[in-house]
Amino acid sequence: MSIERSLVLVKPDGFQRGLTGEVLRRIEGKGYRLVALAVLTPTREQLAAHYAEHEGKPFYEPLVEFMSSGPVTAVVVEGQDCVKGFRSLAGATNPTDAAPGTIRGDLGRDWGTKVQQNIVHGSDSHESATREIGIWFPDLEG
Ligand code: IDP
Repeated sequence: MSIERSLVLVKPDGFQRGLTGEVLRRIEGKGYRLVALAVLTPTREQLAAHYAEHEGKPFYEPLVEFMSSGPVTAVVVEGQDCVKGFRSLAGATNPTDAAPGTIRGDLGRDWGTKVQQNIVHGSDSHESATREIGIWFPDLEG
């Protein structure tokens, strides 16, 4: 058990639907702290770095296209085991599979497109979080 940071994105579908506040409410309600927050439209370069592990997969191009289609809210969250904890709050990748009570289960929709528009991203490990925070908040100090 340790205090750590996670990188959360409210993706363009969540931002456009006005769900940033709802996502932040759940994060703060859980007891996590907001360390940094920015609203920005991601560049393809940022997304290529962020999603490097998915390059070459069938959903990669549609995903980058979707993620660069409008503003997102990028958030650095801090708290005890918050990487795993936020993944629990977010729910399964596919909103249809995501349990009720989770962000994706309560609010996500399947659009029948090649990309899952599932409202949020959350780092999947402590190492990913460190790498991703460096991409979205290069000037943030430890
Ligand atoms: P995660 O966001 O739950 O960690 P990842 O496997 O890291 O899921 O995938 C990153 C993002 O790529 C997902 O959130 C989703 O938007 C999209 N994605 C992942 N797998 C698929 C798929 O099989 N079809 C369409 N989109 C996908």
